[in-house]
Amino acid sequence: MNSRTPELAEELVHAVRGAHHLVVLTGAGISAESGVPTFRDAQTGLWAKFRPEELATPEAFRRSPKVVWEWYAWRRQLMARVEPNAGHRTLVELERRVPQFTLITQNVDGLHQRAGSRNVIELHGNIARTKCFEEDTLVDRWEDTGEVPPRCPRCGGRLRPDVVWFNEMLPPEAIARALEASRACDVFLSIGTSALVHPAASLPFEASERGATVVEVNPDDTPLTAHARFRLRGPAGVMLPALLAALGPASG
Ligand code: BV8
Repeated sequence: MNSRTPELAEELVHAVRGAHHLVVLTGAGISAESGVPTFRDAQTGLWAKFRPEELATPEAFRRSPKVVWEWYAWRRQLMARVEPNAGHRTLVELERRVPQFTLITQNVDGLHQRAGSRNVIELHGNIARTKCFEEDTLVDRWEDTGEVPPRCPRCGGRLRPDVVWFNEMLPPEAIARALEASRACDVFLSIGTSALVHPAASLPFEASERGATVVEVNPDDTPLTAHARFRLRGPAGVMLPALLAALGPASG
C-alpha cells in the first residue's frame, strides 16, 4: 500500500469481502468531496444567516415560501455543476461485487444515481423533483409567470421541492424497505452522516442489534462511533477506494 492508501484492518476487509447482504447508508459527507456543502458546514453566502433546520420545514415554507423555494433553487443550480466523486463510484463497484446490496441515502442530490447506482432508496426525497404543497403530488412542468414559488397547474397551490422536511413523514415505502434491509443484512456501512437525524440514524442500530457488522466511514466521531465494530476515520473519497482496493480483484 502506498502512503496515501490507509492501512485497513484485515478483519474489516474480511468482513466486507465475505458480506452476503451489504447495506450502505449515506449522508451529506459522501457528497462533500464533490463540492456539496454538508448540513454541518456553515451555510454560505446568501444563506449564512439561516440554519438548514430552520429552512427545511413546512412551517418555514408557509412563513417564507419565496426564501425556501430560492434556497432549493440555489441548491439545484449547485447540483447541476457538481459531479459524483470516487466515493459514489466505489459504491457502484461494490454493488456489482456483493450478492445482495442495498443503498439507502439521506441525500437529495441524486449523485448516487448519476454515478451509476441502480437501486437507491431515497429516504428524504430528491431536490430535482417538484410537487404541489397542497396536493402532495409531483408536478413536472408549470407556467413561469415570474411568481416565486410557482403555482400548481392543477390546483393553483404553491409548488415545493419533493424532499422530506423536518417533522414530515418519510415516504412509507422507502423507510419500510430501509428497515427491512437493515434488519436482514450482515454488514452495514454508515458513510458521511452525523447520525443525528431520525429515523435514518436508527438504521445502523437495527443492523447491529441483529448481529450485523457495523462500519463507520467519517473523519469525525458521531453518536454511532462507539457502537461501530470498525471505523474508517477519513474522507469517503479516500477510504472507500482504499477498501475496494483491499478487497482485491473482482471474483469471476
Ligand atoms: C420524522 C432533506 C416523524 C431536506 C433532511 C428529538 C429526538 C429524535 C428525533 C427528533 C427529535 N425531535 C424531532 C425529531 C425528528 C426529526 C429529527 O431527527 N430531528 C433531529 C435534528 C433531532 N426527524 C424528522 O423530523 C424526520 N421526520 O421524524 O417524522 C413524524 C412526522 C410527523 C408527525 C409525527 C412524527 C424527517 C427528517 C428529514 C429531514 N430532512 N433532508 C433537505 O435536504 O433540505 S435532513 C438532512 O440532515 C439530511 O437529509 C440528513 O438526514 C440530515 C443530517 O445530515 P447528514 O447527511 O448526516 O449530514 P451532516 O451535515 O449532518 O453531517 C455530515 C457528516 O459527514 C459529518 O459527520 C461529517 O463529519 C461527515 N463528513 C464530512 N466530510 C466528509 C464526511 N464523511 C465522509 N467523507 C467526507 N469527505
